Amino acid sequence: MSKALILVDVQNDFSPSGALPVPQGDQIVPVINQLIPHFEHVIATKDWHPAGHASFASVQGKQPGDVIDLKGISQIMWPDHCVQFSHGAEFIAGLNSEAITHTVVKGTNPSIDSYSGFFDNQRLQSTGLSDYLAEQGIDEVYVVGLATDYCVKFTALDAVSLGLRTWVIKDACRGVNIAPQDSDDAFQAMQDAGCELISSSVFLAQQM
Ligand code: VGL
Ligand code: ZN
Repeated sequence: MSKALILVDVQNDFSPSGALPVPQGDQIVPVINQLIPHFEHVIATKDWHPAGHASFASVQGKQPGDVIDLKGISQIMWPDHCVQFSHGAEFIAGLNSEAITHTVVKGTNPSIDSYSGFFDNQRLQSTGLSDYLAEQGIDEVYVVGLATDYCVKFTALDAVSLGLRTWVIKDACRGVNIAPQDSDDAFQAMQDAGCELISSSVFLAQQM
């Protein structure tokens, strides 16, 4: 069995100059590039919304940050972001994207959001990531990327719920932090669910 690095949504729209800015979101890129050589499997997720996605405030006549009920679950309204084939949906410049061995897209259903790289927020559709991991014999994942309090969190929670040994490399993640403690709360929730938190320096020191 083997391990994989999962890069969650390391995309321009989540960089500080993007449409859905994550403070310091670009600062994880050099950290991730240092981690990549230690993995045979480097899997990227991409937030990949059709124009007019139901999570966009502009579509619902709302303001970003408002919360609506979408098919029975509460949905935060976001600025338009990560529209398929747009610049904002591309990987952040400087990321060693040539090293990526597999890419998974999510958020493609126009009417359902998908924070996790595994399942949509209704848990109705799978992205195929769990099947891919099983095919490749991957039973241990290291999760990094953007944003700690949304897509990193739900990807890590789904990974551990699927029985994968799940690590989260904290300094290779950044959060949106609509409330200042959101990222801290997210790390706590991941740990409570059985994810193991580690820093890149400790991880790298163990790779001798
Ligand atoms: C994300 C909000 C909306 C994320 C994606 O990648 O964390 N957050 N879409
Ligand atoms: Zn999104």
